[in-house]
Amino acid sequence: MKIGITCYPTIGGSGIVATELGKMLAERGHEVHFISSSLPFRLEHVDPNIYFHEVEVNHYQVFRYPPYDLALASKMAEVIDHESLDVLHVHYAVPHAVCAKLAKDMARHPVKVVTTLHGTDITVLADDPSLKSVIRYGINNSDAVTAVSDSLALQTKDIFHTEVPIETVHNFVDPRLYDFTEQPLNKAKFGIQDDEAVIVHMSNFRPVKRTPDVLEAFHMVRQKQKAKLLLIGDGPERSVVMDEAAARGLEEDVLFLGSQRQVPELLQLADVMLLLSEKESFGLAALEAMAVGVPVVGTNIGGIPEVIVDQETGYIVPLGAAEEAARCTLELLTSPNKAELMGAGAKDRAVNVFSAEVVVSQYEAIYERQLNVD
Ligand code: GMT
Repeated sequence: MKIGITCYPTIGGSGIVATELGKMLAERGHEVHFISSSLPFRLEHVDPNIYFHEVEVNHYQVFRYPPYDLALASKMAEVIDHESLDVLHVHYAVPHAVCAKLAKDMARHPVKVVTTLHGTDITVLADDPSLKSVIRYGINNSDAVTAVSDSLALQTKDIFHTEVPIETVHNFVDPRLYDFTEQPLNKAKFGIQDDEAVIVHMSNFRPVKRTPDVLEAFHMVRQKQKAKLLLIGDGPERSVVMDEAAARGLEEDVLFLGSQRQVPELLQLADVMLLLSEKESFGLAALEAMAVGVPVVGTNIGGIPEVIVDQETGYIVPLGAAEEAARCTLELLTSPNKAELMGAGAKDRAVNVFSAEVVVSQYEAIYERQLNVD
């Protein structure tokens, strides 16, 4: 098949999922065309089946806002026609599904539009009255719609009263990236002593990630046990967390690593991951930790309970319950057998239930089904 993919190319779960999907589809012999404002950040290897079409936006003085959405729709239509795309798979309803509908109407070559909902468009933007009806329009005008969790599919139907079926296709990991042949990174390189436990949190530090709760839980753990908190990623609440760490006297114990590319290698340092978000349609960060064999303590929110099996691959705690998150973390740190068992369970679930092999086949089946519909 000839498949176009549009996603936000910057660091973030949806961009990672879209890019890894494109890479896997190319490996399976499909021709994949990324259409985006810049090269997706995980698209580092050359592959003869992968093409990149950059959307360029003119910044005319006369326009107050650069017309990115129109430039994207135009580029999509151009690629649909020039490359005879069979499917255009867009990640996020706004603006991507809306642009795809416009492009489909503009193009001469017939194409099927598949939209994947990742969460923020539904759980955050739906509250914005200026966007609600255009999100619904993008969803209802797609040929097929998927959501990254059952929870998100249900929420979408509840909020938007959508007319089209929404199928769950979970996030995935490529087990090959987690099959380490090299020695794990040395704790000492990060100034971590052998007897210190490592707790990790990875996110874009937006308020929905509740990073202050992570810090609070870590502080409680630290009062009972030598430990370091490794923060991976960057975003608006980074400075809040760093100031709070200093106020709690934890500067030496909180290591801020910023945005990182070698995530699987880094996660090998961790004993436990904390993901205490108030909104999370899936939680790819949790899945990535599980793929390394790291148990995750996560909140009972959105798609997180579809990823973490409570007491088997980690723990599910209520939102805002930093004390309970600390108690579960300590339970893992002080019971090596339990931690090992849960770590093994986490890895097993990640690489089997959420393996790229399984999930990419689900997307392929959706594309094929669409191509058989008139
Ligand atoms: O978590 C974020 O804020 C980033 C966002 C994105 O657009 O990349 O992540 C969303 O999509 C990921 C991939 O499907 C999911 O794993 C995340 O749970 C989801 N984030 C939220 O729902 C907040």
